[in-house]
Amino acid sequence: MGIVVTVMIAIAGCNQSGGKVAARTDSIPKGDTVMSCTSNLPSRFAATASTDSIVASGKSSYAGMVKIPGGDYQMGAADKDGRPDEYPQHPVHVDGFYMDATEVTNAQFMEFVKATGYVTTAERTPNWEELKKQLPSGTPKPADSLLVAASLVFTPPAKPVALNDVSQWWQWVKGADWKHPEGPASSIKGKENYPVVQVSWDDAMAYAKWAGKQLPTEAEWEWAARAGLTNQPFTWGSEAVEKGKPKANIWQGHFPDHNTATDGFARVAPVKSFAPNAYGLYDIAGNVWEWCADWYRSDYYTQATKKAVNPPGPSVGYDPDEPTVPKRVVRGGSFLCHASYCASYRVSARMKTSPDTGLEHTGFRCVKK
Ligand SMILES: [Ca+2]
Repeated sequence: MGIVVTVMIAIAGCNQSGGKVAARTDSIPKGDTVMSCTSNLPSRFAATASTDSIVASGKSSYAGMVKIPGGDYQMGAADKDGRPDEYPQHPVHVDGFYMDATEVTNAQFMEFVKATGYVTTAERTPNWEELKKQLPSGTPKPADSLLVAASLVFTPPAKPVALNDVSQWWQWVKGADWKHPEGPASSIKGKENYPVVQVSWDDAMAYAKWAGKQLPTEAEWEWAARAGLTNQPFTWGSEAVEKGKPKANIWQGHFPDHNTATDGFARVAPVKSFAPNAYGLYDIAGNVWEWCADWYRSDYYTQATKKAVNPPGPSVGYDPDEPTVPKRVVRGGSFLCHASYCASYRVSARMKTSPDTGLEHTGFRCVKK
């Protein structure tokens, strides 16, 4: 089938935790190692989807996009609030481009699926015979009950839990996919203008190809999020996130057990629920994480020796928290971001996810040159 569902392999090592699996989330304390039951597995493998063979390029349009001028900036954290992978700041030039004003919506993704018949990663039943060809010999087969089409759903606990165990609030749910983002009983009916979620990087790439667009590079994404401001921590400037009117769909209250939803939303919000940034980009902070084109390397910024021009990111991924799992960059934070320990709505905040993983808080937007 050409697709490896990374989280299926994680499950093989997670049975003691009741079938829950760990995944990257917003709630990693700054500077801490990401701890999860996937961390000690000998290997996982993130396959590349052969999207070229199944999705033809569709008609291309600048509708719904805003112009982002080219320019130079310092990429990375200007203050001391960043995680280690946000340093050092380094000069970058980005040519101008167009960017979707909003995250790609369910309505847009539906149009793509209807036109192409595309089936997302989360909707495909993992085939163990195919899966094991891409794994170290001796990798144990996950239980058949887990080798099912599924995805990761935010499942808040009833009481406070240790924040170094993301399996406390992420659950592998059979039947969860982009049309059922919170599990099989949920739907996107009436949510046409919500961002599509439960889409893997491969799914996002397939959509972008069909739309005649690309995923943004990490450098393009950060430049667009900075929206012409210089060295400001947020897309809106420097005002603290909790001051004034709600600025983005993030978490208020105590994570992950109690969300006061004072911004109006406990989970995903419709696009354009909050004010745009100076470039006209909505929800570039918060709501759902946004896939970027780049591989993730924790030390990528330390390799910058001179001004990078339209940097495409590293040639291979490397995450020291899970060295055997190549990952792609995600940016912007989500409705699960909380000011006290994550703050990934900061413009320079970086996170990473294996490309075949779908999550309830992860979507994307596209760019076009
Ligand atoms: Ca977002």
